[in-house]
Parts: sequence; structure tokens; C-alpha cells
Amino acid sequence: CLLLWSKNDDPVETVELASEDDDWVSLRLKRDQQEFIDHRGLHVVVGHYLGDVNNVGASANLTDELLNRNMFDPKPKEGRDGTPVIIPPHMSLQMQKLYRINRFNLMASDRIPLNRSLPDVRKKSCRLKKIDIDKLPSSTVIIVFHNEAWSTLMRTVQSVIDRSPKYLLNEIILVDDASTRKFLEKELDDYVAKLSVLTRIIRSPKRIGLIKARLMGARQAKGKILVFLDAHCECTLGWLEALVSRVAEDRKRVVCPVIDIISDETFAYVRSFELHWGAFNWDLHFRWYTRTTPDIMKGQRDITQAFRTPAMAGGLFAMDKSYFFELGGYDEKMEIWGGENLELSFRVWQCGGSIEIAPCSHVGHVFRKSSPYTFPGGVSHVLYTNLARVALVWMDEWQEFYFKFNPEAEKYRDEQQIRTRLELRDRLKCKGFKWYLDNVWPEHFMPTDKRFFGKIKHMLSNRCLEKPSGRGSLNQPMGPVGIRGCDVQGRASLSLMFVMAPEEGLDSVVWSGSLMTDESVCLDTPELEATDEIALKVRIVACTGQKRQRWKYDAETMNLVHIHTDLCLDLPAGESSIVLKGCADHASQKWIFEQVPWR
Ligand code: LR7
Ligand code: MN
Repeated sequence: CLLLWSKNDDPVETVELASEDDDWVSLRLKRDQQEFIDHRGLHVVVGHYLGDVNNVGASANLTDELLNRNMFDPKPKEGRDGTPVIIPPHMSLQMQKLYRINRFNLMASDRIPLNRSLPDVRKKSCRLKKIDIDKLPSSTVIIVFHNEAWSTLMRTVQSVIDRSPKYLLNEIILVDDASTRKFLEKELDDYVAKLSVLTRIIRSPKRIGLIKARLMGARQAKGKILVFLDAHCECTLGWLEALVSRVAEDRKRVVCPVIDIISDETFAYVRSFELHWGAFNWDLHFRWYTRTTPDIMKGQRDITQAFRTPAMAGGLFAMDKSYFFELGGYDEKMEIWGGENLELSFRVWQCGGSIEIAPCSHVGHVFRKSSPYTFPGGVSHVLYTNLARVALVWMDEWQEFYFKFNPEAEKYRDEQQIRTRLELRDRLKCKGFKWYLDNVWPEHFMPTDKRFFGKIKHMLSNRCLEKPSGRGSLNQPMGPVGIRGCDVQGRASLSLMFVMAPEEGLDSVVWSGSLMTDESVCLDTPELEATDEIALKVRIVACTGQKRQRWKYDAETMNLVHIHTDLCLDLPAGESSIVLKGCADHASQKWIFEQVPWR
């Protein structure tokens, strides 16, 4: 899951690593060192650029494969109805080699017909719902790509053509962001000329990144509605009607489909839940969270109803073209990849629009564990430039929070020219980030001036509560709450930070409510029925707002009380698990809420 590159054919000396949880590390290598195990135990293979081929990370010469548009003849039955492709064992070595080119199983994808069938994954009530398409405007589907594989790109296009009502689909625009693969030149031109829906190719002579590439496509679109897709998607029946009908009703709505998973290993189509919404974490990375109970209840009256989401994943959405440009398109000073999803999300909400997910629209996307292409200028430079711009333009005082705990991004802060974006914000009379947090994402776990933000220190052992490193569903942290030394500085200290609201009506020495931390996880105790005290291990799980996640801290007694059971948080001397016990005036139950300035 790592990508590495050198600037030319010289042996790689400095490399940047991308781990699965998106933390970017750069490190130096010994000369000619080709393979090693890194400090986290990950196996790393180092490769070189292959001349004009813009592919990295491969240890073998893949030039031949890259010149071929499809390595294998599609087989009519492979992947039918979204089923997984099973590669025969004797081909597995070649399969692994090909995987590296695009960071997905190219062999599997190539064996699936471009027009494979997919199940109708919609709920029954969605299938029964009548949408009067005669009154709906038409769309331009915009797909940007840089060195995409033939089979994934063309299956995306084919699925759009096969599963959209002709009447709603004005055209498809493919924006080629300076790809270097031969088959994406004339062969692609010739192929799209024969398609039954007008498909235009716009080519950028130099690498401009997905943000500017989308802008290029959007400017030339003839449809009233813009529909953006990544270049490795598959649309299912009814996907377009469900998006467009919502935008047509209100041009200020930005509408996303439910994003299903196309496996990067087998290309199986896996339906995902309709209960997830999007937001972000303290690092400003997009994250999925589970909708809270009252919100689900509202939705259950009519499960076909679109629901509002604080942020969008970024790649798949429909938006009125004139509204897109009225709102400022995209930030043209953003580079290559990243950050534009939050930038657009904040801008839409803060400037009077809304973002929602239409549960009757399902589109599959190939999720990858790492990026297959280069980031000119370096991953850190690209990503932190973009995120610094998001913070500077839209986040008001929370930009201080972001930069304070992300010194990597702070480095790019001063060099940003943001005047025109601030003018845009002014001109559109956009609301502040506080408004966004209070109104669009009231369940958020960001620090505020009214909330407690800081470390929770155990008096007896002089150690602090820590968010577990284990991960649960949706990749959220999960597991028994940890305890460790409190003297951690900077970024690393974020795993010790907790957030809690003050009790209303009481003086500020009492904090109560959910004890939240980054990624929407809360202090919880799932085994309430157990009588054995050992079983009452205090855990960190997804915040639900339920009673059993409510706590109360009294600065006088220094007890942290679990409200539902009236038990106290305890770390018995010499032990390492945090438990609940009957409250007592005992040192093992005394905690200090140590505030840390968040900005
Ligand atoms: O320099 C580039 N030029 C491009 O044209 C880099 C990329 N691209 C193209 C690329 O070929 C692809 O078609 O841009 C598209 C998106 O790139 P990916 O597939 O590498 O991105 P991703 O799927 O890993 O990342 C998500 O976040 C991105 C942040 O910039 C974009 O918003 C992606 O569109 C977005 N993808 C989705 O939202 C799909 C659902 C994923 C989730 C959750
Ligand atoms: Mn993608």
C-alpha cells in the first residue's frame, strides 16, 4: 500500500510513503536499496520512472502492458451482475504485477465486459417511485482522468450510456489530464466517435490536476446540469433521474449518489449502506459517519427522501451549471488532488446552498488503497497547499486549530494568495464557519470556546486517556480507551485530546454530555448488563448521542461519573485497563481536565 518514486532514473533516495490511513511520511533511503520493511512493519518496494511512462512504484518494466489498451479479452460471463472475478491461480503472479499499474486488479477489470450487467440495488420503494422525466433538464456527464486504464474508463462511460434515459443525457465530456498512455490518444478518439451518445474529449496539454480539469470540462458543458464522475465508476439503474430531479426542484441543491464499492481486488459490486453521511476529521480529511438515530427515524418515514450531508466525498455529484459558476466553480489555485471536496462543501453550505445524498441513486466506485499517479511537487506540497487554502478561506478561527496541530500545513500557510477567494466569499455574503458547525453539523466534535478541549489526566498514575489505535467499521477508531504519558507535543498529542460541552445552568467547573474525540467517537461502556466489574471496560465507539455515552465531570470531587449507571471512571493502581466502579473518594478515581488552548 505504498507508493514511491524518483525524479529520473537515478536510484531513489528520498521517498514519500502513503499509508492506508492517509498519513504521509517522507524518509531517506540508502543508495540502491530496493526493498525494505518500514518502521510500521509495512513492506515497501521502490521503483523508478520508466521514461515517458508516468507510472510509479513498479519494480518490473511494464511498458508493454501500458501500451496495450486491454491485456485480456473480456469474457461474457466474468463479473456478470456485479459478481467477483476469480483469477486462476496460474495467473496470479502476472495479476499482482499488473495490480501495481493502477492500484487495482487490472486483470480482473480487463476480463469483465464493458457493458456488464449490474443488479438493481435500489430499495423497492425507489423502484416504484415515479419520476416524470419529461419535465427534467438534460445533463452533461464530466469524467476527468489521468492515465486511467482502458477497461475502467470505458466501463464508466458505457454504464452512463446504458443506464441513463437518453433524454436526460445531453453529452459526455472526457477530460484527459495530460495522460501519457498511447491507447488514450487516437484509439480513444476513434472509439468514442462510435458511441451512441455524443462523447467529447478535451485534452489538457499539461498536467493540471483534477480540479482544473473539471473546470475545463464544466466550461464547455452544454447540459443544464453538470454531473461529475471519477473515471472508474459504474452507474446503476435510476441513478441519474434521482439526482437530476432534486437539482431541478431547487437549483441550489448539490446532490450526491450513494457510493457503492467496486472491489479493487475482484471488481465485485458491493452495495453500501444508505445511512452514511459525509463530514471530515481534525486533519481535514473527508470521512463517512453514521447518521444519528433521530435523523434515521425521520428518514424512515420515506426512505426515498434525500438527506442532507455536511460534506461530500468529492468525485460524484450533480449540480446546476449556472449555480456552479455563480458560486465560484472551483478554487483554481488548488493543485492535482485533494481538498476541493471540502472547499466546495463549505462554500455551498456557507453561501446559501445545500448538499444532500439521494438514496435512490447508486453509483459504484473503485476504492483504492493508494494513488497510482505522480503528484508533481510532492504529495505533501500538493495536499497541504490545498488544505491550507480550505482552512484560510472558509474556516475562520478554526483555521488556527488546523494549523496549530498540523505544522506540515502551517509551512504552506503564508505563501497562499487567497484574496480573490475571500472577495468571492464577501460578494456571495457567505456565513461563517461557526454557523456551519452549529447548523449544518451540530453533532460535530470540533473544539469551541464554550467546550472543554484538552487532556484528561489520571491523578494517581499521572497518565492521560488516549483514543485507541484500533479501527472499527467505517474505519473509525474503536476499542478499549487507552492510557499513556501526557507529555506528547504537537500532532501526536491529538490522540489525547477530548471534547466535552459545559452543563447548561451550572458553573463552568461541571462538564457534562458526550466525551467526544476526533472522528466522531465517544467514551462508551457497551457491557452495561455485566455484573462483573472487569467486564465494564470502558470503550471508545462511534458517537450515538445515547444516554450511555453521557458523562459528568465535577472539578471539585474530580470524579468522572457515568450518568446512566452512576458509576465512576477508575484506573486501579498498577493496572492498565480503565473500568467503571462504584464512586468513592479514592485517588484511582480522580481525574484532571487539563484544558489546552485550541487556537
Ligand atoms: O492529476 C490528476 N488528474 C486527474 O484527472 C489526478 C486525478 N485525476 C482524476 C483521476 O483519474 C480520477 O478520475 O481525478 C479522478 C479522481 O482521482 P482519484 O480516483 O485518484 O481520487 P479518489 O477517488 O481517491 O478521491 C476522492 O477525493 C478526491 C479529492 O481530490 C476527488 O474528489 C475524487 O473525485 C474523490 N473520489 C470520490 O469521491 C469517489 C468516492 C470516494 C469516497 C469516499
Ligand atoms: Mn476515484
